Order: sequence, then C-alpha cells, then structure tokens
Amino acid sequence: MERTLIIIKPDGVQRGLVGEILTRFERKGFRIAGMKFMQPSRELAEKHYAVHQGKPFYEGLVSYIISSPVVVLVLEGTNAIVAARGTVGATRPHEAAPGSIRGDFGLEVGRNLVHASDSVENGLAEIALWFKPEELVNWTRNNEPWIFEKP
Ligand code: IDP
Ligand code: MG
Repeated sequence: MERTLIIIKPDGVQRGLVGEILTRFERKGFRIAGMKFMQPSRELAEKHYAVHQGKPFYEGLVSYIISSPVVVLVLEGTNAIVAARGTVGATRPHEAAPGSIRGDFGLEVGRNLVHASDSVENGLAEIALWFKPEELVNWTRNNEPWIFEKP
C-alpha cells in the first residue's frame, strides 16, 4: 500500500487544528501507520527542505517549520501521495480549493498548515528521515473492505 509523509506544521498546531486536520485524513480513508508530536531540529528541517535550498523563501521556510512543535504522520492508502495532496490542497492557500485543508484554513503560502509528500520516491525518503522503522505500525482496520476494494 502506498505511503505518504504528512506534517501538521507549527501554524496548524498553534491554531488548535490538529484534530480537525487528522479528522479529514481519517474520513478520507487513510490508515495511520505512524504518528508523533515533536519539535523538529534545524538539521532535520534543512534535510527535509534540501530541495528548496537557495530559493528566496528557504530561510523563512526552515524558521517556520522549526518555530514550534509539529505532528508528523505516515498515512497509507491507494494512491496515497496524490490523494493526500488533494486533501491538503494547492501550495498557495488563496488558490487552494474550498474543501481542502489549505483552502479552508489558510491565506498565505508561508503559513499553509500542512506538508504532504509529492511523489512515491520522495515520500519514502521523507518517511525514512522522520521515522525509525520501529516507529511504524503494520496493522489493518476492521472496516478495510469498505474502503479498499482489494485489500
Ligand atoms: P508543497 O508544500 O505544496 O509541496 P513546495 O513548492 O514543495 O510546496 O514548497 C514547500 C513549502 O515552502 C510550501 O509548503 C510553503 O510552506 C513554502 N513555500 C513555497 N513557496 C513559497 C513562497 O513563495 N513563499 C514562502 N513560502 C513558500
Ligand atoms: Mg513540496
């Protein structure tokens, strides 16, 4: 089953939206394989956003992501990468569709509430960066046949 790495960023946590954001992923049908509340270090944030190094918003982005604790999740599901990015919405919240997390709760790109991996390959690398293998749980839910046609 495909996996994606989700981060509820500091603004999501500070604004008391952790439950609301988790609810949206749960309702969509994703299975939680990992979840933790943590204060990311600058080193971890720099590795996570290495692809953006050199861009004008890079310093602000790293400061933002380490400014407060975050909730980090590994979610599993059919087409999890694309599906989770749909639930999250477009990068710029003013362009994100109503009904998406960013579309419903954000206004600015520098405060866009959630990270979601953008490819299967990057998802695997991000999961390895944020989680130890033993922090991930292999399990099934008893409602799975009602979410996955082919479990
Ligand atoms: P994504 O989070 O939708 O995948 P990316 O382009 O990968 O978007 O950018 C990573 C993060 O960097 C964004 O979520 C946002 O927090 C921040 N970011 C992207 N572009 C800008 C910008 O132009 N100004 C400020 N922050 C930005
Ligand atoms: Mg991205």
